[in-house]
Amino acid sequence: MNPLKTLGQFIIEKQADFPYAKGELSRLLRDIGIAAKIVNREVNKAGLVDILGTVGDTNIFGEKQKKLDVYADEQFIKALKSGGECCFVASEEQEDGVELTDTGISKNAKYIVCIDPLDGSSNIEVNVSVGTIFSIYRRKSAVGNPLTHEDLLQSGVDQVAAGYVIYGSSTMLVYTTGKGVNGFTLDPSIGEFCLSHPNMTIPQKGLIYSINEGNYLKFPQGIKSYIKYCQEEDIQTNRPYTSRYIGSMVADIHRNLLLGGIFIYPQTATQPLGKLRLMYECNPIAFIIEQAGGKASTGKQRIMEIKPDDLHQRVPAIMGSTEMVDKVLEFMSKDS
Ligand code: AHM
Ligand code: MG
Repeated sequence: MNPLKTLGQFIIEKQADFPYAKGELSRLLRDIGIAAKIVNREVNKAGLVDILGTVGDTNIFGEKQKKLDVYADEQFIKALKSGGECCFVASEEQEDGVELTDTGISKNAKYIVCIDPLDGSSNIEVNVSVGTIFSIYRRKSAVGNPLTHEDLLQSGVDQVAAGYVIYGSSTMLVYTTGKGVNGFTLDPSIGEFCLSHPNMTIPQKGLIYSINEGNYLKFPQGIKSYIKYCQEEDIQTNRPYTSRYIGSMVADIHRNLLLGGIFIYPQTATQPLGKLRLMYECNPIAFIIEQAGGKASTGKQRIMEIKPDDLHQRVPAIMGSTEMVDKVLEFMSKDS
C-alpha cells in the first residue's frame, strides 16, 4: 500500500517544478482546495433543505439560505481574498469579475483566477454530481500597475494551472500545472484531499460519446454524421459506442478521462457559439485533457489557442480521446 499523500504535501513537493517557485502558486492552489472542502460540505447537505429550510428561507440557525452556486462563489472569492495570492477573479457568477488588489494582503498578488464555482448546479436538486472548474493565469503587467485587458483575457495556452473538483459519490480534486494531471480524493474522516489518481492519462480511443442528442436537429451536419457513425455497427472498431450524457460537464469529462471517450457541446442553429464558456469551463478542461494526452477543439481550432475578447464568451467544445476528436474533425471538414 502506498503511503498517504495529501494535496498540501503534494503541492509543496512539486513547488520546485513551477517556473516561479516562490510558493505563491502553491498557496493559491491550497486556498482553492480549502474552499472546495467548504463547498463540498454544503453540497452534501443539499438534500436536507426540506429539514433545514429552503433557499430564501431562514434556516434553523437563523441564517438566510442562499442558492448553492452563489454560496460557492462567495466561498471561493473569500478564500482567494484571504489567501492574498490572487489579484482578480473572473467568475460565472460575476458579470465584471472581482478585483482584489485594493485589499491590503492582495496588493502584490500576481495571479488571476477564472472560476465556475458550481457548474451544473441545477443538478443538485436531483442529487446528480456537480463540479467546480478553475483556471489560473499569471498577470502580465507589473504589480502595482492597473490590470489590463492583456492580463485578464489571456489565451488558454498561457494557463499556469487548471483543475476541477467533482462533488460526486466521492469528492475529487483533479489539477494540472502543465506537468501531467493528478487526482486527489477527499477523505472525509480526516478532511484532506489525498493523492488517489497519480499521473492520469486519457485512453487514445474510447467507446463513450457524450452529447445532448435532444438538440440533434440543430447540430451542424458534421456532428450529425459523427453521431450516426457512433451508432453504426462495426466489429473492428467496437461500434456502436455507448451514449452517456449526465448534463454536468465535470462529471461527463471525469468519466471520459478515466475510461476514454468524447464530450461534445457544439454550436447549434440557435446557439451559434455553443453554450459553454471559454474562460472558466472550456480552457481549464482543455488544459487537463491535453495534459492527460487528449485533445480539445472547437471544430475549427485548438480551444487553448483562442484569443479571448470577453470574460464570458462561449465556444463550441469537442474534447476527449485524441482519436475520437480527430474523427469528429474529419466529419466536420467533410461536411463544411
Ligand atoms: P451551467 O454553467 O449553467 O451549469 O451550464 C453548464 C452545464 C454543463 O455542466 C453541461 O455540460 C451543460 O451545461 C448541459 O447543458 P444542456 O442541458 O444544454 O445539455
Ligand atoms: Mg457553468
